[in-house]
Amino acid sequence: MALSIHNLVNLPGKTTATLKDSTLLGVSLSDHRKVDFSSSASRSKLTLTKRKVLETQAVATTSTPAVTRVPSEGKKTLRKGTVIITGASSGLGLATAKALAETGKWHVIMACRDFLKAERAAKSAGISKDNYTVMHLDLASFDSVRQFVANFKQSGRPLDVLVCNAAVYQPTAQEPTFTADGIELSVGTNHLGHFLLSRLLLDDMKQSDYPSKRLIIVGSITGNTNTLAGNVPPKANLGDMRGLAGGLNGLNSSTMIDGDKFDGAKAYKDSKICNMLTMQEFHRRYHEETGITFASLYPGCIATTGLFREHIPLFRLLFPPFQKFITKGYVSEDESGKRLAQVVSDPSLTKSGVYWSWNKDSASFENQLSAEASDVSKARKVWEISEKLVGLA
Ligand code: LMG
Ligand code: NDP
Ligand code: PMR
Repeated sequence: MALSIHNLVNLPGKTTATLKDSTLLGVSLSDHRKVDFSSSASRSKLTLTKRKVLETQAVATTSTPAVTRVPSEGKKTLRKGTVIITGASSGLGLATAKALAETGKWHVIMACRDFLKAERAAKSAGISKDNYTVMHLDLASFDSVRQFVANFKQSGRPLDVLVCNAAVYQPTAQEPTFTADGIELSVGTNHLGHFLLSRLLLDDMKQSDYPSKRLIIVGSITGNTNTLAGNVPPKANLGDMRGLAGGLNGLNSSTMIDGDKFDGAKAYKDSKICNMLTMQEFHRRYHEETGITFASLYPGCIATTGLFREHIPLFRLLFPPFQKFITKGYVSEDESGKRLAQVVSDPSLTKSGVYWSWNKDSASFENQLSAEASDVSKARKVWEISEKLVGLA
């Protein structure tokens, strides 16, 4: 079965080098109308004039798709970086916090909705007290997001990297649930909460003197319909965004972005498209001006995390072996944490506007997004509607 799925995979010429290794991890099926690769290559020419050594390295390494082990420049000693990770109380976020804290080069702000759970998680992961701080953040409430930002500013710490990682997934929900602001929960939390958070913290990142500032938004293969995984029903699709424009409130508007009937699994996948589009819109609007690197990623299928907590028990039992032995897309929490930690701090991953993935040897490469997840006008529309919904416009 693995073989037959493998044979469905079809890559464009430019990424042939990664075909064998990347197997099912997000490589394209047939949807190559937009090849993000070329546009990012031309963008990188622009950035070259502005950014210095670090980026020169990144451009050089990322000009071939199978990226990248480049020794970091010289021996400059950096101050300890500060990174905020949302949803660091479990899964990918916790594993990333651990990987970064262990280097001794990062102070991790664990931005979590459950303070006690986060403290316990940090302790059981063995993260040293000097290397983390738990701060309360409930992304399902705009007030809480604003309060978090105020608290962070008050702490006086610089902000060097922000990782938008938290998410909820409600595959079995028959009826929608809502954020404190009355917005369908998956898109409200995964996209809008993070959209407000990143917009409010952008200034802090601008002010940081850290040499490589980054805003990372976790994406996923399941939001990309140019992959096999992205074609498992229900498929992501934002449509004309009439539901989003109406506020996803289930009263005078649909709870789904495309205006259709509620479907929890689709809402999650739609929210991931919004995450990936938002990253690219940030890149277009702010990369040149601020030098901040904007990136997204698919960390691999971390089939054991809390993300599947609401799925039926049979799914939770079968999903990990299915991903391990059949699709071979499985990745452990530890390994996924190392991947995201690379996107946070690896000197070779400074290119902006990129959606990172990894092949089976855990080497990173620039992946292609589906046509919808790289649609420039949809990205602008998501941005403009979102800023109204979160009260910024
Ligand atoms: C929906 O169902 C739910 O309705 C929704 O609530 C939500 O949960 C959503 O995405 C989440 O899923 C999706 C449904 C559709 O999938 C299933 O019901 C299958 C569940 C399987 C879960 C994994 C466990 C599998 C068993 C593992 C066994 C472990 C080891 C033992 C060996 C057993 C061997 C199997 O699913 C479908 O409709 C199925 C078909 C989807 C194929 C994707 C289509 C891609 C199109 C592209 C080209 C076609 C290629 C065909 C490839 C065939 C692959 C099967
Ligand atoms: P987990 O459920 O383990 O982690 C999600 C985290 O988000 C938890 O810490 C959870 O907090 C937090 N969270 C949920 N709602 C809120 C909220 N309202 N406010 C603040 N925090 C919240 O899942 P994963 O680690 O798997 O997911 C992490 C990211 O990885 C997500 O963006 C997901 O889309 C992405 N991803 C996951 C894949 C996978 O295979 N697992 C594949 C591709 C992408 P709490 O601990 O309190 O529940
Ligand atoms: Mg998928 C072909 C490879 C592949 C990969 C890499 C994933 C990742 N999945 C693949 C294939 C399949 N899945 C196939 C062939 C099926 C039909 C049997 C299948 C089914 C399936 C279900 C029901 N897969 C799922 C679900 C979920 O509920 C998960 C989901 O959609 O969450 C939104 C999921 C996932 N599959 C993945 C990944 C990474 C997920 C979950 C996490 C995410 O996207 O964030």
